[in-house]
Amino acid sequence: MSGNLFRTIEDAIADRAAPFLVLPDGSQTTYGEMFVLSGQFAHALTANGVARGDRVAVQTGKCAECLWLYLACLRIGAVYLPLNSAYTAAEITYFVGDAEPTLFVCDAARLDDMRRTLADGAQTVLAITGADAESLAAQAGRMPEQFDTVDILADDLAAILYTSGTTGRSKGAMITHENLRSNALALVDIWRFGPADRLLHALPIYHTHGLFVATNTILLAGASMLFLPKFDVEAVLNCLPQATTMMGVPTFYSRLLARPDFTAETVSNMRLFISGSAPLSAEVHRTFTARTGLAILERYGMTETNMITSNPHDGPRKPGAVGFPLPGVTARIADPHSGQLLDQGEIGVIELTGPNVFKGYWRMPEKTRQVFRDDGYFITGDLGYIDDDGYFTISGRDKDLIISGGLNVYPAEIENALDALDGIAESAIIGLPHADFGEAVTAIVVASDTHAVEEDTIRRQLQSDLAKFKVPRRVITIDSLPRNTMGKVQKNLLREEFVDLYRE
Ligand code: MCA
Ligand code: AMP
Repeated sequence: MSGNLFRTIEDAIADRAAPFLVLPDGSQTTYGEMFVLSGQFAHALTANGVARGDRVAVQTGKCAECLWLYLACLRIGAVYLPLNSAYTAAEITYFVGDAEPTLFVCDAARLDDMRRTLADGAQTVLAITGADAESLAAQAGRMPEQFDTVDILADDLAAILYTSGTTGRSKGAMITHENLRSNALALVDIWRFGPADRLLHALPIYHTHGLFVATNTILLAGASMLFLPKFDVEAVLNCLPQATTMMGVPTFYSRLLARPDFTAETVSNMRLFISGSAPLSAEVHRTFTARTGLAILERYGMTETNMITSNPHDGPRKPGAVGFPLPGVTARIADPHSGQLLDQGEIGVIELTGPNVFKGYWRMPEKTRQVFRDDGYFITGDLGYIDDDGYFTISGRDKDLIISGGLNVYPAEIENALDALDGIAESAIIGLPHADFGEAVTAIVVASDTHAVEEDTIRRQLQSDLAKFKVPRRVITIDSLPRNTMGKVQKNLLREEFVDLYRE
């Protein structure tokens, strides 16, 4: 068997006339057309000097062409590097400086801006589509339809996904073809995906969830996806009757439930709703079942590992639990500090090993070492326990992380930006309960002089360098931050004090 994930996709597709991608206007791309388009993009990449192992950084809106580009990277053995479309020029400059891509692909509307921003780099900058005859799609359109997928090793990199960290500096998680293949094959199997499935795809495709969990699973099942530009509750309600499955972050489900016209009838064609990326509250889980008669299947994963555990397709899907390790994955609970293994029922850090676990952080061997135990288990930083029935439950985090609407925000990065602003002596970023986003990023600051800190000014200043989802929803000024005897800010006390900030 070739190491290339795309070869596995080629082998999996029995019917090339079957639809792969369906757009809201009803237009369809068959699997046969997908092979042609990804092949043409592969030729275009090669013509732009991209070779095996080279990085291709991509910051665009959600479009079909991005999928052809992702698949083209797989086919030539290049490394796909998707970037959140909300990232600012400052954030992009860091990623590009770190990953040194051969090619940077953006939306046509930002081409001139990005060329200026990245003028110091050696990469080529191209628009994905647009009137420009040199856009990647236009170049691809002039290329031959046939492309022979390159033979590579299973351990070769397929993608680098940046994830922030507790120190605030983003790390590139190196994901191999085998990581993706093993995980997607396991998901096809345990979630019972087949050619008759149609996935309602409303997630962004710059993260593991929308790109790998959704897209790779559909491809290996020979199924189709109804590809929406984003999660818009109205559009989702309209499209659900044409779909059989949906994947989403918890915000998708609470937004659907907020609509009285979301009923059992809306989902009468659906066989499976899957949730992940953030905790799905037991209340949303139960309300969803009461309304629709269907139990959401919650699963748990991480950029570094793809999917780790899943509630069962056929057994009980327990509200608040994330289920069992995937086939081939071994997970355990350990003491976060000593690493000693804990007994069933005891809370500790979740650790795992398996073919899904990434290769390490790009050019950061020390950071890579820190997240592995001596026996090779990856330390997730998530706290949880195994219940009497063997289900994993996540009970907290041993890492300072906020998850807002399924997007991760690392407080250290925002605190560093805040502390650099005039008028702020010190700051603490905390996540507070929020009905829509699960957690809302909130700044607690101490002013450096007698002037009051202007909330809107601070938010505006932060927005020039930080993606909008990282910018605190509220900036609260207090006299001093509570600290323990070691001088560490006691964020738990701040979370308790402001717990009701976003509650009506
Ligand atoms: C948008 N905004 C946000 C978020 N998204 N603010 C905080 N958190 C967010 N997640 C900002 C917008 O810039 C806007 O700012 C304002 O909030 C209101 O936007 P709204 O219209 O409500 O947002 P939206 O466009 O509807 O987006 C919300 C969303 C979206 C649909 C929940 O964020 C989303 O699709 N999230 C999914 C992310 C995801 O795929 N995560 C998976 C990561 P303003 O009003 O100021 O302009 S992969 C992962 O975690 C692991 C591996 C796993 O297990 O899956
Ligand atoms: P990311 O860095 O975007 O890959 O986010 C991974 C993190 O999301 C995990 O370490 C968990 O903290 C969180 N996560 C993902 N799925 C779930 C879930 N079902 N329940 C609770 N937390 C989750």
